[in-house]
Amino acid sequence: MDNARLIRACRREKVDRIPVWFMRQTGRYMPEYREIRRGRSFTEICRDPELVAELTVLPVEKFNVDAAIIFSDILTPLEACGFKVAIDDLGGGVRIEQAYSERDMEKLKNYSPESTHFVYEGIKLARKLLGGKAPIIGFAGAPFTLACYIVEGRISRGLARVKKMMYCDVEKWNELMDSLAFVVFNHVKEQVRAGAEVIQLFDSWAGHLSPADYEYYVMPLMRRLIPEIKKLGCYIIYFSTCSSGILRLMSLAGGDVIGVDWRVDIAEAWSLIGYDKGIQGNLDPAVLLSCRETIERAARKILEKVGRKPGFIFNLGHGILPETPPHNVKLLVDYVHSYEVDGA
Ligand code: 1CP
Repeated sequence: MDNARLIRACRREKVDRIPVWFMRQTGRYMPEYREIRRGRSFTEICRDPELVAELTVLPVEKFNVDAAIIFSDILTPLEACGFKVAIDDLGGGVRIEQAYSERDMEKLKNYSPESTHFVYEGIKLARKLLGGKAPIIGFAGAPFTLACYIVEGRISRGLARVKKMMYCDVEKWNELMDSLAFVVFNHVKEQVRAGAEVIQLFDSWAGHLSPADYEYYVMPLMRRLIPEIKKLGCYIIYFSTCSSGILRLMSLAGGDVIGVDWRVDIAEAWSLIGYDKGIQGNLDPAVLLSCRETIERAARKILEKVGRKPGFIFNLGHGILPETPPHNVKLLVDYVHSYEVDGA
């Protein structure tokens, strides 16, 4: 898969077409997913390697996207550690039940990847089904974002609980972050072994920290963790939302590509990140609720701003919304693939 568009973009090499995939490219907006989900819980699906593989491959077959992201969740390893994860049937939001307690640290320290074997089996099966058609992206939540779910239960606007812990007891905070880094590292290690060539680290909530707090409370750990993951022999996409204030710091933390949401101008974002890294993003997922003309105009704007520099991966700024009509996803992929890349 060394020559796949996504991999070439991770190395900032020239591509024949801009690679495109979407966060949450398998999900409730798809009739095929809703059909599989009928009568089954999300967790049941995640624990069945054959269903995992089928759902991982589905968007590649249906829309011709340039990568398959393994069907799982950032909370899956936490659930395997014994945290009780609940998903709302209506809105699809998630929460961890039971308030955070001291004993939770032990649960994390006892994590063994055997408890998430279904993810790695799913990757192996998906690789077979794909037959080299697209690389597989493995993923994990980054420690800060996982800490948000563990301490908050359900994400609150101000992240007050998690920040209070971070500010008031930095020793305990560092212990929690280190325990989470242990889980993340061992989980992605097995994903790379199973055949994931790219790892996306979702630090979805890191952009809700001030730059100074990100630098002090999160970045030192990321600077250790990312190179350790890199040594496993994969490419790394490091993603957050609301991240315009911390883009430079995220870039210094490591990774081959930085993922950005739509609240930032992609050209400005790339200049902050530095052209020695790739960039991924950044269409507003809500644009996919509109019509062909609007979708193509918005996509063209991004493509023009990026300006044919190598190292760009087209994506949304966050996950596909459940209300998205699937045919809009297809027309966006076709549009990005039709965009002429000079000198390829
Ligand atoms: O059927 C259902 O109700 C399940 C809905 C669902 C799905 C399809 C959830 C619950 N997670 C997923 C899959 C998922 N989650 C993937 C699979 C692969 C793909 O992208 O196609 C991935 C990569 C994730 C990652 C994820 N989960 C993140 C990081 C990205 C982000 O959204 O910032 C986060 C924060 C989660 C937590 C989570 N799990 C599910 C939801 C709805 C959420 C987010 C919302 C919340 O905090 O309540």
